[in-house]
Amino acid sequence: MLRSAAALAIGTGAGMARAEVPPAMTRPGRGVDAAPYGLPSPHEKSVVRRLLPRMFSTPLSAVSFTPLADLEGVITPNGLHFVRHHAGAPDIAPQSHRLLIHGLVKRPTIFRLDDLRRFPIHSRICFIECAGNGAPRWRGPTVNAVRFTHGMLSCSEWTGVRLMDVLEYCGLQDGAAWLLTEGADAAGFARSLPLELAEEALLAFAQNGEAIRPEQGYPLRLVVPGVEGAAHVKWLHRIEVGDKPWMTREETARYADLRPDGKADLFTFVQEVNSVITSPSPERPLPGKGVHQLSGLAWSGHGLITAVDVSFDGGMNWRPARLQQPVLPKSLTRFRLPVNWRGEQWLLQSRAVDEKGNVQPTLAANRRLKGETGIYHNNSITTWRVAKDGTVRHVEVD
Ligand SMILES: Nc1nc2c(c(=O)[nH]1)N[C@H]1C(S)=C(S)[C@@H](COP(=O)(O)O)O[C@H]1N2
Ligand SMILES: [Mo]
Repeated sequence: MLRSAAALAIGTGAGMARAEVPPAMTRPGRGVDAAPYGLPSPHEKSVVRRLLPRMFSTPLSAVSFTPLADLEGVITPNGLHFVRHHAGAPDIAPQSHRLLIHGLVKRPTIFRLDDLRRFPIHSRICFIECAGNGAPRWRGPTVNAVRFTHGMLSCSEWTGVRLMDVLEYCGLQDGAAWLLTEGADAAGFARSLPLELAEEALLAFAQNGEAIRPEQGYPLRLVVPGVEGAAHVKWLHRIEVGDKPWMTREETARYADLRPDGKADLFTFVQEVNSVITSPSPERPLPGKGVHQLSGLAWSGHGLITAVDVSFDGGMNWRPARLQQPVLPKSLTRFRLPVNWRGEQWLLQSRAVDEKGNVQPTLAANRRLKGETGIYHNNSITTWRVAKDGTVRHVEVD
C-alpha cells in the first residue's frame, strides 16, 4: 500500500525553489543556563493536564486527565501523569517522612526513607489506571475527547524496593493475609490489599528517573502493577498486616461495582484488557485524504498485550495492528497501523487481547454484566466516527 512515493503524496516538490536559510541559523540561540530544569517548547503549551469540571465538585477531590492524544511511545512525562486525589496533594519533607509497618509482624518497625533504600532496589515500567477511567462511557458517548474517555491512565518507570522484602524483614506472623495501606494525606486514604497481590508491589520513591512528583505521592508511594489505581497509595506512611480486609470507605462505598440485582462486587483489583485509538481521535481529526499513521494504546493488568485489531466498520471486519516494541507486561503498549483514507465515513474501533486470552468486550456485553449504573471498571471497545470532513466523534454502535 505504501510502496510508491507517488501514492504517499507527502511534502512539497522542491522544483525550482530557492534554498532558504532558516532564520534560526542567523543568530545564536539560548544558553545552557537558560533552563536549569528544562521545560517543553513554548509551542507545546497546550499539552497540559485538564479537569472535567462537571465530574467533580472541588479540585481537592478530583481528577486531572492525561492528554493521551498528544503523547507518543508508552511513557507518560512526569508533569502529565494524571492526578487523582481525595483531599489535595500534601507537601511532605522527606527527612520527616516515616513508614510504619505493624500488626501481624514479629518486628513492628518505623522506617525512614534512608532505611528503605538499604533494601535491593528495582525498577519496573507499569501503567496506573483509575478504576473510574471510562466512567462517562457507561452511559454512552457523553464526552467527546480521548483525554476524558481514557485519560485516567499513565505509564512510568517506577523505582523503589520490593514491598515483600520489607515485609520479610519485619517477619510475617501466621495468619497474615491482608495489608492495610494508608496515605499521609488529609483524605485518610486507606485500602486493603491481599498479600498475594503484594508479590510485585514496589515501595517507590522515583518515577522516570527523578523523585516522584508531589502529586504522585512524594516521597513514597505504593505501586502495584496491574491493579486499579486506588491501590497505589500515595504519600504512603503506614502498613498494617492483618488476616482480613478492613472494609474502608474507598473499597466499599467507592471503587465497588453495583450490579443490576442491587448487590455490589467488592475488591475488583486487576484492570482488565483495554485499548483505545489516540489518533485519529476527537482531538486528532484527519487533516486530509491519503495516508495516515493510526496509533493507540493497549494495556492489561493480567500481563502482556498479544494482539490489537482495528475495525473501520464498527466491528464487522478487523485488521491486525503492529505492536511497537518494547511490549512489557502490565505496561502500556503502543499499536500502529498505516491507513489510507479516501474521505469515506469510518466507525473506528480497537480491540485488544492479552496473554491470558482475555478479549476486550463490547459496551453492550459489559452492560449486560454490570448494568446501566456502572462507574468503575469499564474496559469496553470505544467507537470513533470519522466523518467525511475528517472530524472525529465518540459514538456508540452496538
Ligand atoms: N494517599 C492517597 N493515595 C491515593 C489516592 C488518594 O487520594 N490519597 N488516590 C488513589 C486513586 S483513586 C488513584 S486512581 C491513584 C492515582 O494516582 P496518580 O494521582 O498518581 O495518577 O492514586 C491513588 N492513591
Ligand atoms: Mo482511582
